[in-house]
Amino acid sequence: MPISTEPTAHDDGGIFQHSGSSSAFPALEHFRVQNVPPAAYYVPDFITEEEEAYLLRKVEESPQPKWKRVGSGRRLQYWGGTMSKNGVLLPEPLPDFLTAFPDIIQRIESFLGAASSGKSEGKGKERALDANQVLVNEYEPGQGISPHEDGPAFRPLVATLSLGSHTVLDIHHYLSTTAPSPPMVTSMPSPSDDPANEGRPIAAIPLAHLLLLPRSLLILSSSLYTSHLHAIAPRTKDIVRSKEANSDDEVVISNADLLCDAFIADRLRENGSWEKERGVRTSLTFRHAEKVLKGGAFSMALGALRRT
Ligand SMILES: O=C(O)CCC(=O)C(=O)O
Repeated sequence: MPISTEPTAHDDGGIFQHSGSSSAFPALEHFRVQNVPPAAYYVPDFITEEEEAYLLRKVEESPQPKWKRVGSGRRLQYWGGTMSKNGVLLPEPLPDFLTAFPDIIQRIESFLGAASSGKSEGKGKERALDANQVLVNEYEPGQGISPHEDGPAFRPLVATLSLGSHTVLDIHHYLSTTAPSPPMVTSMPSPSDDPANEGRPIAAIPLAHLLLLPRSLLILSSSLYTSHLHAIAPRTKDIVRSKEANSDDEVVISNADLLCDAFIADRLRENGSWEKERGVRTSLTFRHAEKVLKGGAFSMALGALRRT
């Protein structure tokens, strides 16, 4: 992880407020993606290569019924339970590979806690992610996810760990229907969407693009979570630039200065672009469902028994 710098104050109503201190974790503000709506944070190398390999193995080893396949072809798993139709988590215990070794959930909490309050516990707890569900998505090259919101069932603070391959995440915004002839697509209904936004027109051209490298952590919060959409275009290869794009095949990324990758930095400086074929990418999205089924403790206990 890059070296800590002094945090700067922002007044965006974001979930994170900073007091600044020397802590075991660098201040979150250092990782803020500039020129996108508040707020996105990109943390390179959040885990080691060994931890990445271990997590990929545990996900792959999961029992076959754990996998679901969705329309676009990608596979997914839910850990911690699934959501009912009315947005209530039907809880199940999280597996050891997320809570014990390599203890990713605690590491994210410590990182957010340290960054938001200057302490790794106690004060600032109310701004914690407090993940109770982890969504695993597996994308083959050429697979993506259409523009969507994760919706109001979750706390507006999510953290996504990328494993195995890079991808480019697109940030989209809704359009005002009174805007003059904007390029539009219609919002895709999706099970995790906020029904209130179904059918609202969204801009065909993304507001921003973020290059997500393997082992990085992306945190989305505040209005970027509550009033924007995110998507991954179904490409087999990405061509990224840090300044203006020359063709529709290229995208300008907003987090070029946060990548901490000397090779990509050289390519961007010398050629103006970096390109790479996508491999299989697995993402782990950590989030907090606000409503949890009461009596869920019973199913949690049953789940724990089943695992022993
Ligand atoms: O794979 C990712 O990075 C994003 C996943 C996502 O947006 C979702 O499953 O809702």
